[in-house]
Amino acid sequence: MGAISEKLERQERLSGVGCQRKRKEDLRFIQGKGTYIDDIKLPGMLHADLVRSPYAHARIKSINVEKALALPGVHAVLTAKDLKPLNLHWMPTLAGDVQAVLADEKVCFQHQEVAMVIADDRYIAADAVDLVQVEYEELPPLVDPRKAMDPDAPVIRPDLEGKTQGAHGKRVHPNHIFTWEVGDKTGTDQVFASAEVTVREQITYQRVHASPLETCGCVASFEKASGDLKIWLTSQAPHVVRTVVSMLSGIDESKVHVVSPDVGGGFGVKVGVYPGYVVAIVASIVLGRPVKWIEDRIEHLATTAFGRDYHMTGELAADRNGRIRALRVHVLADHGAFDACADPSKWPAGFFHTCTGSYDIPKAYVRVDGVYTNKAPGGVSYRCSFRITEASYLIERMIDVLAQKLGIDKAEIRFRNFIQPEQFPYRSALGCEYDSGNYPAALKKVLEAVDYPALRREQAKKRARGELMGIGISTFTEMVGAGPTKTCDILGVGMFDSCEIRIHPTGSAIARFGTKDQGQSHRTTYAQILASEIGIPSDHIVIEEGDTDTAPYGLGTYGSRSTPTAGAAAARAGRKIRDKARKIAAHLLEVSEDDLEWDVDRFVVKGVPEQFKTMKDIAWAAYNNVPEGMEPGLEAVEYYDPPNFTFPFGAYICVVDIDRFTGEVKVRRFYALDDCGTRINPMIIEGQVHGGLTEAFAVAMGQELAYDKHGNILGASFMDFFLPTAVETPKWETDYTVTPSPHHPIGAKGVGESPHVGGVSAFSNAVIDAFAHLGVTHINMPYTAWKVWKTIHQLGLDK
Ligand code: MCN
Ligand code: CUM
Repeated sequence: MGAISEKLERQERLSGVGCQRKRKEDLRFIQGKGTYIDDIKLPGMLHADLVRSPYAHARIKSINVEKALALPGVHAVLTAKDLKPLNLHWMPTLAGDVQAVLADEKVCFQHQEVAMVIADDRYIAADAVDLVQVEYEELPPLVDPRKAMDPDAPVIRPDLEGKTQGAHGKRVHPNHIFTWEVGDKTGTDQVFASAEVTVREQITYQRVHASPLETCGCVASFEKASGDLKIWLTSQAPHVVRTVVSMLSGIDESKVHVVSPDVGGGFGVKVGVYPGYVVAIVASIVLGRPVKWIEDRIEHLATTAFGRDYHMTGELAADRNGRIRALRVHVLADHGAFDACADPSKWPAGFFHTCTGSYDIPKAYVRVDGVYTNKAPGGVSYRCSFRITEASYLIERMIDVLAQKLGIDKAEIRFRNFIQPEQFPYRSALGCEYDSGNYPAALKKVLEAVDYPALRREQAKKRARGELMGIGISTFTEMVGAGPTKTCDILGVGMFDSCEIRIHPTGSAIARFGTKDQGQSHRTTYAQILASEIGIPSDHIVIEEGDTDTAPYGLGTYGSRSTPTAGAAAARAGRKIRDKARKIAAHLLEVSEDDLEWDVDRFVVKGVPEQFKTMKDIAWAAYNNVPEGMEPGLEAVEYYDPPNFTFPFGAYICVVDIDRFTGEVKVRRFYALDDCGTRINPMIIEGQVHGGLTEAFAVAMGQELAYDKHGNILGASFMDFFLPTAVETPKWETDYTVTPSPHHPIGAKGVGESPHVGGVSAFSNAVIDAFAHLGVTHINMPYTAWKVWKTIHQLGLDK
């Protein structure tokens, strides 16, 4: 008994995997001691502000900077003309397109970058922005993506004129970016032609924006004497930025140093490189002084990476008993004026091909057409897992539409179509290799927890009284951990990730990673993985990320990839440390390595429990008493190329009551079960789920970046763009199952985006379910009271 409790005590002291360890980062954050981009202040630093276009589509006839330059305190005003000799007026995007850094002869979306003013302080810079005189000649704007490929559509990108080949194949119209197809078209069409039942629905996932509390910005500092360029940047992927900056500027990559300090929320918006960064760097090089550029909220909402804007037509073919036989999807994707989606290079529609979801669908075919419009560029951000938000939304909506058509219960139809636990590893019709899952168990647990039959009985009674109550189910599957380098790269760099660990003589450690925390608490959880692997308490393991001079190269944090990639690298680097530690322990104990066994935080001689060396002992010995021929020190590096993605999943249920006179939707209950395999820190997972669900609620209930017919962006401020506070946010109930990933060294899957991916459909399905008995099969989001009331009114329910 004594030995067991002593062992448990040692285990607890480690605060390793599974421990609800408190967030290490909060100590600084809650005391206001974080260092965000705007906290970086350098001697002699200048401030930049951008002149932006008031028009969505216009020719620039002239730019006069004289008045702005004459304002005291203004150091420079840069336009495309200044960038041209450096060949920096255009830059490559991650999607294989190019984007104007400063508008060259024409503007293609409202708020596009036209000129940068650099001044002594931000206020002078802002005043000078107003003094830059730009003469525009308005052009007809293209706002509706459905009209993008009309023969008479305005041409947005004359720079691409005559270019019939894009980064992703043939272009058939000046506003056509790509057509991406996957699946068996003929086979799918055949199933549809002979199907017992088919359903079809047009589903738009509106343009939204993550809008983290901290907007985007940078400080660029070029040292003329040494030729060193240092950039502080609120970035999710600092190494990639270093590579891009080096490629663009021609500055040796070893002379470029990118530091991503504390990041005040990223959510995908801080993956790419924005024009403001590039011009700030140029300004610092030209002026020989540090230059800070930080955007305001309107600039952020109106110009940095938006999410979605997918216009989908979904079709299902099924048997009369609800067994799905085929899925056919067409997507019209509005990418704005430049294709700047931050997808892995080979995936123009991200991982939209996960749209068969959790269901065993034998045949499928998807076609995505990407088009240009006079709107801001982007499309991939906001807890999206590279378009899995859209994919999951499509299939979770479609299966409800099918259930309604057949009169089958919406939980029951899911059970009839789930990929069964024994089918894993499962290859989907669209080519995804699902590693593991247990969908029926998850849904069963949730239905029992909320007493689903009782909810349906209550709903039936309410319907009889003319009241509106909806029950929404979402049984989603995620695919995260991009990715195997054979299929995933960014600008040619494979998407591995890394961990480097160094144990100090006294038994504490530092570990550095190629990923970059933005609030996910990597400092807390990576240390837990390492603690379990190397037997050093997580409190004694410092985690560092974001400094390209010290961290090993990595592709950054997005696509919930940190746990699947860098988390795996941590475990494997830890095992390398342990391998060396075993050799040192054998040497110290004068036994053979095979005579030793690992026991929480030490190596013990088998059968002789009193003979052992702790990791602390071994760390000390590593610096003064290693076996003959072994190099001193205790360090390891691991670059981990995952063999596959991981496939977290969940079962969510949402219950709403709708006021039939005001259209107000009240979320009565939200029960979320997530399975992310081995759980590193349950409390942090719960925090991720709460955050992701709150953002899902925001998207479903109110967020939309809308444009008027002139291409003016509507609602680019928090006066209009719905940002839920604690007042509006529903109470979340969370639950879990554990289905470890078979290929991840500790069985962990990502979780950061799951609640958003799965949550949006649960809200949407709940709202539509409230009207299902009246024949309503779909209503596009967001479900503002006004929009819901319109449905109520059309149905005559408000009488
Ligand atoms: N975790 C765990 N056990 C698991 C899986 C994850 O304890 N089985 C923990 C991880 O250790 C980590 C956190 O949960 O602390 C998230 O891990 P993971 O799912 O690997 O996701 P990433 O760390 O790669 O974070 C990216 C993801 C994305 S893509 C978006 S978008 C998003 C999200 O994280 N942006 C966020 N959550 C966010 N949370 C905050 N606070 N801020 C953001 O910008
Ligand atoms: Cu798609 S948003 Mo996250 O991948 O940073």
